[in-house]
Amino acid sequence: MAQTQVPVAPHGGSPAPHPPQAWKWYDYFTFNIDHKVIGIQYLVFSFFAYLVGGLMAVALRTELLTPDPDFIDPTLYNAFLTNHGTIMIFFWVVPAAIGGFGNYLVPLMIGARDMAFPRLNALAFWLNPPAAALLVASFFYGGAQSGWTAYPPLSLITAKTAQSMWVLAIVLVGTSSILGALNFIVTLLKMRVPSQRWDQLPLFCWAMFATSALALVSTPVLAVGLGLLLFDLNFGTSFFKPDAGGNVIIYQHLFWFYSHPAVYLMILPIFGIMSEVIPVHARKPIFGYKAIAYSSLAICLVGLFVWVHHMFTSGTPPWMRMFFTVSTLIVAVPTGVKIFGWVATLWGGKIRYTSAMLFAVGLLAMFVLGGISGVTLGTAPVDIHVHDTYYVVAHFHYVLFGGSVFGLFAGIYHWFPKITGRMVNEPLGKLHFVMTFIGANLTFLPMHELGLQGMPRRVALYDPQFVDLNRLCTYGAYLLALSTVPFMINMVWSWIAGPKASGNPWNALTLEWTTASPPLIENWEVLPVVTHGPYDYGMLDYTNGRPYTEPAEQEA
Ligand code: HEM
Ligand SMILES: [Cu+2]
Repeated sequence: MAQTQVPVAPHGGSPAPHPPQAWKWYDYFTFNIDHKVIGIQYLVFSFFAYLVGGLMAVALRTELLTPDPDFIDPTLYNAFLTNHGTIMIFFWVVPAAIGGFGNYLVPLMIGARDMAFPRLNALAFWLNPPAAALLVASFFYGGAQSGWTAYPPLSLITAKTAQSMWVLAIVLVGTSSILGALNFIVTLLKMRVPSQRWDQLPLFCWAMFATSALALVSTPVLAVGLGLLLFDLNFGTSFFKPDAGGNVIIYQHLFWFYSHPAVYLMILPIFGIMSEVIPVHARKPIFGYKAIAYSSLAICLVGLFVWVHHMFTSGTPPWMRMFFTVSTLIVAVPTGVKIFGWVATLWGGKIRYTSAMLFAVGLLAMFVLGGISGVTLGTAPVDIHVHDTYYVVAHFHYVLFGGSVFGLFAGIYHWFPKITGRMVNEPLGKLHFVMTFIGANLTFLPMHELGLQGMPRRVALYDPQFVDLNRLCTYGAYLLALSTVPFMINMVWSWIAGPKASGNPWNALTLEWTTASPPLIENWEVLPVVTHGPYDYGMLDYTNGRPYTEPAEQEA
């Protein structure tokens, strides 16, 4: 790639004293403003949250091995259920996908030395540990017990102190998310190297732009809903107290106006990761670059007008059910555009089945299954019958675990060499994938049938007719728990002693691969110049008539 000497002052402002070439381990525990450090802080912090949320899931599944509440009592079951959902969404997937990968990759992919507001960026991260501490401390008061949706009046009458601490924790992470979204939007609009046009922007950046716009519009609405709930809990107001003229349905609208877009906050960055991993490991240009880029914006827009599909059984009038059924089906179209684009990119590719690619292909299968049950749930006539059953639990685990978590692993395996300067152990990665793929399907597939047979969600005690399928789900959950062992061994061992990685081990074309592995603190000695598209694999370089990249004979 041609490079022109463009001397630039570090961090875009006045020349600062030149920092050391690499951060020390203890720098990762400080208020550090380097986007790469902040990205890694988010990834490591959220992975620990995943382990805590996962342990709670194992406790839930162990309780569900038998129809009677004989492992944990129902109150503790409700607290684990509530916080499992809360942690997995607000402390694992959202911070890992947006805060982790977003912060680490966006400046590198646009040729910038950092985010637009580095100090604000560090502040946004450091709002998360106190929020987590609040959630842990709430268990000294029994833990919030009203589900991750915290619907009043239940959330107003159970474990009120713990519920208030839960609300404050969510408001803190919501604030972090809003500050982050602001930073991404300004960075993507203002910090791209002059030579990079929008149609040369990696698709991960398009996805991050759409995600940030969605977070900016929807998160404040959740803050309002939870703020009013906090007032009802502590200051004698009655916004949501039916016996005092309050209206619980308004809470549901405020909650879901954010929480449905929240599922796109958890999947859009992942879609971005897919669009980076698949062309690199299939050695083919992405199919439908513009369509995929614009489909992220379409999901952002339409995704704001579907939230009532969570309220089809809340006395919603028929015209509203119809409107939101149609809008929900429409949002499946831009999602489908991405799926077809990735499948067409794989078609005829020279595919390297690295661990990153296996998780990407696994995601395709799992997410399509989750998408299909999503379409059925989006249609009011079906939803009315399966609402609040295990069919719903099956659906969102296919899209959130099969989608988001698979995507996070694909991203971790793909960019591990860039972040650490080491290659991962591929056999361990493949073992992790096989255990995760089998474990996830064994855990969540039978849940569809449980729901269709009428098993309600959020119960520790259930009818004995459901015991066989529940046992299968629980054994699957145990396999999922075990699958994290080869992953953690791989991450620690490879980071310490894995084979050294070059700056571009996958022979990829996006700008982050033009830096060293790990990158210098300032990212580049000299800023890069963009001369071609981000996925021009196999296409000729006009300056010398040779293909841009020779397919690298990497160990598959
Ligand atoms: C690691 C494997 C996981 C297992 C075994 C698991 C298991 C479960 C089970 C059994 C329930 C339902 C309990 C009930 O309704 O009584 C549940 C609920 C839930 N899970 Fe998971 N889950 C896992 C991962 C995830 C992930 C990755 C996410 C999101 C990113 C997630 C989000 C949720 C949510 C939001 C709920 C609903 C909580 C509520 O009803 O308030 N789970 N999970
Ligand atoms: Cu929804």
